[in-house]
Amino acid sequence: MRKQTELLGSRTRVEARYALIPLDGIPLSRLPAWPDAEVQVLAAPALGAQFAEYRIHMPPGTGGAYGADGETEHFLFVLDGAVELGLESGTGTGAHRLDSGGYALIPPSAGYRVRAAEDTTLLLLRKRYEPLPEVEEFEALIGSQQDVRGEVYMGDEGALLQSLVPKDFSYDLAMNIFTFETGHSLPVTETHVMEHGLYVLAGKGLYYLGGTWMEVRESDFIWMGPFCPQSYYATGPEPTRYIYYKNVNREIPL
Ligand code: UGY
Ligand code: MN
Repeated sequence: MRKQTELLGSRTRVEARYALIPLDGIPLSRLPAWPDAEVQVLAAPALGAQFAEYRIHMPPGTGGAYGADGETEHFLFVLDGAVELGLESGTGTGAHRLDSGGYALIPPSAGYRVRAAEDTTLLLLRKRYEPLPEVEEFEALIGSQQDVRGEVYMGDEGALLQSLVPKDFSYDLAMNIFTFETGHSLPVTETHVMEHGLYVLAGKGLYYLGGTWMEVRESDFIWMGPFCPQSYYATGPEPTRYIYYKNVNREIPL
């Protein structure tokens, strides 16, 4: 919160093809699925995104739940704390504990409940699943980022990419974590049809969005729409880590 003696400047930018939204500017929402949690809506169709993403803070013992609606997939990532996840159908039916760095991708055919085992903050992404004819819907996927190996990105040992979701056509999204050592950067300025919802887990640097370099830091959220020119340069002193969503594996609708 800004002190009354401070000036009114802000790093927040909302443009047609991208948004940079520092967390301290996002008011709390109370949502029916999360009655006792503090929810910050990071992205929504109203912004131009084809998905919704929330940052959810839960005091111990509180939680949330969604029934299966047959249409929406959910990705959960524990930023801090620990939750009990109860899956209500499919092969993973039952209880799972997700600690910090733990994640779950839940298919539209499964309802679930989350209960905070301690003070917990998580990211939740909700997206309409795009089924493929003759490809079965995926089963619930549960893992931890600590168990996912980082691959050297385009030959640069200072940029490691962890893919949390397997490369398989039953999935229509990727969730990746990028780690950049100080002074390292994305080797190209990318421009692609896929969109991103990106949350900075640690560090700071410069993000190129549209035609402008912008300073970003831990806990910032960035939405990049289709064909938003983008690049990143890690300024340090700590490595940057960011987790991002990408829609993949589907034909381009005309
Ligand atoms: O996978 C990606 O598109 C990734 N390289 N983009 C990004 O980090 N902005
Ligand atoms: Mn990209």
